Amino acid sequence: MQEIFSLYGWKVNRYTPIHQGLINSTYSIQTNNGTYILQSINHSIFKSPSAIDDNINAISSYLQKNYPSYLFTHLVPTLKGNTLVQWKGGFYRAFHKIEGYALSVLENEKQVEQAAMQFAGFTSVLKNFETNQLKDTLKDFHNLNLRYHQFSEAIVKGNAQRINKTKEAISFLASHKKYVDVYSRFIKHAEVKKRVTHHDTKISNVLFQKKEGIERAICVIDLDTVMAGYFISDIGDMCRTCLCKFSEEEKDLNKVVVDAAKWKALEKGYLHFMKDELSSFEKDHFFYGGQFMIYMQALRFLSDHLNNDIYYGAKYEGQNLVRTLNQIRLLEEYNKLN
Ligand code: GN1
Ligand code: MG
Repeated sequence: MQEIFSLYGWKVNRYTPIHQGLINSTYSIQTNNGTYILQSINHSIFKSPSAIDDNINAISSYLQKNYPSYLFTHLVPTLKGNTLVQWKGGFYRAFHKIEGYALSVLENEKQVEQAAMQFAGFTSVLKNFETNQLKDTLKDFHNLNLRYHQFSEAIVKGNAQRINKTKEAISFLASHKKYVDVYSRFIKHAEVKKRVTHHDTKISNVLFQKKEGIERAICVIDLDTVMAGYFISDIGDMCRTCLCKFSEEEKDLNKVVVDAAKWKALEKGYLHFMKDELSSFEKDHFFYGGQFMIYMQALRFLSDHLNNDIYYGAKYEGQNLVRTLNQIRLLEEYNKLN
């Protein structure tokens, strides 16, 4: 690590890993002049780290010019002026640490509304930013047709023993293919627009701060999947991760319940910045956003389980199946809101 630190000219007092996200590794670096976040990019998933770097820099310049006070994780350049560092086969970048904390589950409606306002605010502040400047950092990331296709392959070519033991989950997901058809119609509709979309609005990707006893969401983080996309992606991952007090890791399915008041808060927070931006056809698909993402995540977790956990990894045998069953229950509970 010392070699990387010297590229930035940092005199490091202490560095500690931060356990955030399933994909990249992240460290908090305390130096003589401030604290930074150093993050490696998982190169086996993000094949083009420079696309991520270009996207974040393009947005960063736009915001600095047009909304200089918008709180954003601007990249920190090395002494040579690079914002992406290649070292021993790995890719790294640094951000100034923004004081705040991330939460993996939300306790109350106020937090949900605040978080939703941050994600909506992000898309909204960039509404005049040309989306064709953004590169696809993960091609077809939220393409539900592709995710269904990958699932269809996994249930044939995957680990035979696991396929046998997950018949019920497989048939649940196959019997809900209607969500794929809704997606296909949605993206073809003339009133549906691609905008700057975060694509990973899990609730731990919002930073909160407490000042004088008042808790506020202050900014969004983890911008690797920012690409042109559909608002249902962002609504969806919020629904998936903030309506229930227990995360996707929860094994006790009785704990997987959905809070209707939080859904209302999510809608209110999101529409605060996006109500004039979304078409009425899009607004009609607000609820579908949750179904779309919870369903897609269940497909992805089960496909990975059947493919021997090659994508998400597993800390214990069957972890991706636990996540799948959790998401299936979440979808069933979510549908009760309707
Ligand atoms: C991954 O790395 P992390 O935790 O931010 C995944 C998301 C999933 C999420 C499920 C690039 O996100 O799409 O929703 O896990 N990111 C990628 O926890 O695949
Ligand atoms: Mg992420």
